[in-house]
Amino acid sequence: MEAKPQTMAINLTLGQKEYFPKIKKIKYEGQDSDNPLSFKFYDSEKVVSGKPMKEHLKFAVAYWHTFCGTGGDPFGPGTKSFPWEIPGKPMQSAYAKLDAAFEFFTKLDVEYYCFHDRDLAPEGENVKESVQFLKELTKAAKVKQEESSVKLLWGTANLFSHPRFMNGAATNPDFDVVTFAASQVKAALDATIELGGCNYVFWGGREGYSSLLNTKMKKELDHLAIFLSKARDYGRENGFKGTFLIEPKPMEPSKHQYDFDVATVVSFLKNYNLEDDFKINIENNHATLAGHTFAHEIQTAYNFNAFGSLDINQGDPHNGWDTDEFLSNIYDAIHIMLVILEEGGLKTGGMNFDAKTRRNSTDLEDIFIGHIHAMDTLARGLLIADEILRKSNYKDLKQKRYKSFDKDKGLHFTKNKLGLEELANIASNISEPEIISGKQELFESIINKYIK
Ligand code: XUL
Ligand code: CO
Repeated sequence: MEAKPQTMAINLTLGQKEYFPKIKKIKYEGQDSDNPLSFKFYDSEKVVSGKPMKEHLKFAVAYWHTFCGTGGDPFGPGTKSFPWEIPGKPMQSAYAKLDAAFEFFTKLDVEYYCFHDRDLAPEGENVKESVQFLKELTKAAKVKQEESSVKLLWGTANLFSHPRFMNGAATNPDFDVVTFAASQVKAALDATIELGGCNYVFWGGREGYSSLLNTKMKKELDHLAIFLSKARDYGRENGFKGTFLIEPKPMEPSKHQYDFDVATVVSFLKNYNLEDDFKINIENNHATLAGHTFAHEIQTAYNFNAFGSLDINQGDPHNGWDTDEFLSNIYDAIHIMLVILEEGGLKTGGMNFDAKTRRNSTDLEDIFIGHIHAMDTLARGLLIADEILRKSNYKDLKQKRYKSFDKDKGLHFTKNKLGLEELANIASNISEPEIISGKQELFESIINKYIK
């Protein structure tokens, strides 16, 4: 690995090279525009339900897919050539990529980004060199943030790509590997703190197992909790005020992943007393792999005061992979925005596009088009959800289903004042409950009525 002197770093970050010269700042042009490089629905300053769209949605770009993902899959190599990739020069490429990334954020008009340590800076020949590389790129990223006002939504460490992590990171049966994971988390936390990150994410890519025959599951879970609590302590001692986030996923790459879904993570956090510092980063394609909808996972997190942030994407309904497509499903967008608006918003979280353009979308402009399309999908979801909540009888209909708890004995029950015997006695003295329709089709028709 080549080492880079610091002066060179500054020159490169202040370099004038434009990576997307044909693309100007993306503007809102409205639904009738045919310009693919314009927003049809996302109008960042437009006030909806008391605040600008950009504050409801808090979009972030994922460094890994957008600037590192060239489209390789198990059947063939990458198909996309990125002008910031300089063959054989990983550090020089990292600086060029940083320039390209900030040009992209600014032109797309997003306020946040997210990275793994290895997206920002390459791995060195040893631990010390890797830490040094990340420090150098962090310094350069800080300059870029100050120049552009783009902020870091979250940082994380890639504890799943290197072969040393094939049996896990914090849950690896080999203590030496656990220490390597710790060194990466420490360095990634240092970078996140230095860059003022709002959150720090743990996605347990290989924290899981393939066979219980060779696995002590309880021991591995205990180790994971110890590891997370030490990361929390280090972060807090060193000035990290943001939220730690766990990102659930049921499978892929591990067969059984420990952070299966929101409910599993909630019970893990409560079991190990980590629930005050750790919340949840929920991803649509991970939700669907777990057999849930995105809205279900988001609502579950809010129910347990565990909502943290969102990874926005969608899977392909016809296969069981994590295809990480840009969100285009308008129903998903409306359903999640109904939940988010009713629950009071994203708070310290945001909407990170953990999504990649398809392997055969090879034009450089396609990364703009993918993001613009997903931003419009969510903006449209926000506008429609807001209208439904303000203008339709959606809330009343939902409330009415529970009206028997608004008074008398029903109210006593909700106030925790009736025992099982008292409840049973009530049943003995009333007639068979009437059949009351759940009216699902009516609810669905309200959603469609507001899609204009
Ligand atoms: C993998 C995934 C990750 C996390 C960050 O499925 O979602 O990119 O978001 O490690
Ligand atoms: Co993700």
